[in-house]
Parts: sequence; structure tokens; C-alpha cells
Amino acid sequence: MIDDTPTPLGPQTDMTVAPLGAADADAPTRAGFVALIGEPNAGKSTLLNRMVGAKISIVTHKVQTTRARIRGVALEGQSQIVFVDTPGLFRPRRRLDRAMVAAAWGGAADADMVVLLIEAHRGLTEGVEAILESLRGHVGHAMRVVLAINKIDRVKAEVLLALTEKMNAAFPFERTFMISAERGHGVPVLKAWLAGEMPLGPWLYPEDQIADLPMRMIAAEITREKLTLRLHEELPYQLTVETEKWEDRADGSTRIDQIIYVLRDGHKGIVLGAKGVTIKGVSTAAREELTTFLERPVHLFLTVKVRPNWLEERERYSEMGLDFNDGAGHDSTS
Ligand SMILES: Nc1nc2c(ncn2[C@@H]2O[C@H](COP(=O)(O)OP(=O)(O)OP(=O)(O)O)[C@@H](O)[C@H]2O)c(=O)[nH]1
Ligand SMILES: [Mg+2]
Repeated sequence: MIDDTPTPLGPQTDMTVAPLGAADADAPTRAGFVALIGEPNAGKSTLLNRMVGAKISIVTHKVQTTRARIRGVALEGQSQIVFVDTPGLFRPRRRLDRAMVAAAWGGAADADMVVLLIEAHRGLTEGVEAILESLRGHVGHAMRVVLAINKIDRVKAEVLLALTEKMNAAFPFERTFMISAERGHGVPVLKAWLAGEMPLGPWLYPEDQIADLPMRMIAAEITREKLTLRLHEELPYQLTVETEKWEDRADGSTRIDQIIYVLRDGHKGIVLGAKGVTIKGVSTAAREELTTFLERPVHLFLTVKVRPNWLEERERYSEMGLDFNDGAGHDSTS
């Protein structure tokens, strides 16, 4: 349920902007990119999905779920807002981590507006401080940054006011918004404000387009979400899913073949589970979601392949929508 109840706001907040309504039909169109950045688990993908009104980006309770930039398109009055979901920003260790963090900063650099999401109950963490440090280098160089304090359903109002002050003392945010991406609180206010800030210009996508990534990638992401939810510890971070074949059949159904790449034989056994119970659960859950998404019956065929070096293979990165070369280099936080 979307709840538009305004939440208490601190300094530099803006509740006065009303959504652009149908009455503005003669107003000039606006269109632009809004990058959602933040620590892993901040709720970026949840917010993207809510802004767009459909599940485009996968969500789990675990960190580092999103791996690449995912674009979702939202309309608000005469404005088209292209939200760019990004991987969480953290201290990268592996090539994959570095490529993910580079993709996130790339998304921010290319956007008309950056929304930094933080978690209300965690506040100004070391990870957030590291992000602010990187952002400081960009401010004044055309990067516009607003703060969205997310998960306000988890804290009391006093906590929010104190956190707003602390965050705005630490960084010159243009605005502060308080939201619950999951429940919808404050999201319409943020959306309306962003809509008014988008540059004047023609829309970038057709009116009915809500996502800008290939269906086969969305399908692979759905399966990866189900795997991540069922597998423990490091395993979700050591596998990748690719859609190998896609066949829209004459009978109105779709056959999708996917490969799950894992690093070791032992991982394959865990992904399959005793008597195949794990992979069956994953397959059923993914097929159900795909059927809803595609609005047609789906036959999903999953194969698990051991590929000890997939984390170092260029092709795997292009399949994920990441730049292999971005993963080269040393540890860094930005
Ligand atoms: N209580 C509460 N939980 C939320 C809210 N928004 C998101 N979550 C939960 O936070 C967890 C992480 O959400 P995601 O949207 O996957 O977070 P993310 O920032 O995309 O994470 P990465 O892709 O790992 O960087 C999920 O369990 C969400 O259900 C919120 O407003 N309130
Ligand atoms: Mg995400």
C-alpha cells in the first residue's frame, strides 16, 4: 500500500512541491536521469521498483544483491524520470566487486541528479562517511546530490531529526527526504520534486516503456534472486546466472534455458540440494515470477555448470552488464 502521509522533516527539506498533475498537460516535457546510490542493502532497488511501479530490479535482505546499473522509467506529470539503480558502494576486494563499484560511480557521474540513500536505523556509518568523502570531490562539478533517509518505519521521529542535522552538517545536500521505500511513505514527495528538477526536453523512452535492460537479463536476475534467497553465506556471491536460450513458442508459452555458473563441484552439489530439492524450489519460484512478468506460461530449464574461473572471464561481465576492465586494479572505496 502506498501511504502519502507526510513525515516530519528537518532543515533543508521541501514539502511544498505538489506533484505535476494532468492539468499541466500543456507544460513542456522534461526528462532526465536520477542515480540511486548508497551502501549495500540501503533499499535502492526497492525504491526503483516503487518509483516505476513494477519489479524490475531484484531485492533481497542480503547485501550486494544488485550487480549492474538497472534503468527503470517513471512518469510524473510531464516529466519522464529515468531511475538508475546501482550496485551498493563498499570496499571492493574482487574483480567483480570493483566492477560493481565502478558501475555505481559511473551511474552517479552520468546522472542529472544523485539520490544518496541511507538507512535510518544505521545512520551515518563508516560506509556512508566513505561515500560522502568520494562525493565531496564531485560537488561543485555539476553533480547535484540529495539525501533520502530510508526505512523510516524502523525508527522514531526524534532519531530522524537528529540524523538529518548530522548528515547535513557532514555534507551540503540540496534537499533531505525521509522515506520508506518498502511502505511508500514520502516516496510521492520525492518523486514529484525530482520530476520538477529534470531538464527540459523530450522524453527519452516511449511512454509505455518501464525498463531498459534486455528481457533475458531480467529473467536471469529473477533466478539469481531466488538462488540468493535460498543459499547461505558466500555462495550467492560466487555464482552467476545467464539466459542461454529464449524461445517464444507458437502455443503462447515461452521456453527459457539458463545456466548457473558456480566455482566448484561442492557448490554445484549445494545449489542442486539433496535429491535436487534446492534447484527445484528455485526453479518453481523463478518460473512463477517470470510467468507473472511475461503474462504467459513459462517453461524454465536450469543447468548448473562448474566454471572455476568465471569471476575472471570477460564474457561473464558483459552478460551481467558490467565492464570487465573496470574490475582491474587495486582495492579502493571509490
Ligand atoms: N523496513 C524497511 N525495509 C526496507 C525498506 N526499503 C527496503 N527495505 C529492505 O531492505 C533490504 C534491502 O533492499 P534492497 O532494495 O535490495 O537494497 P539495495 O540498496 O538495492 O541493496 P544492494 O543491491 O545489495 O546494494 C530488503 O530486505 C528490503 O525489503 C524500508 O523502507 N523499510
Ligand atoms: Mg539493489
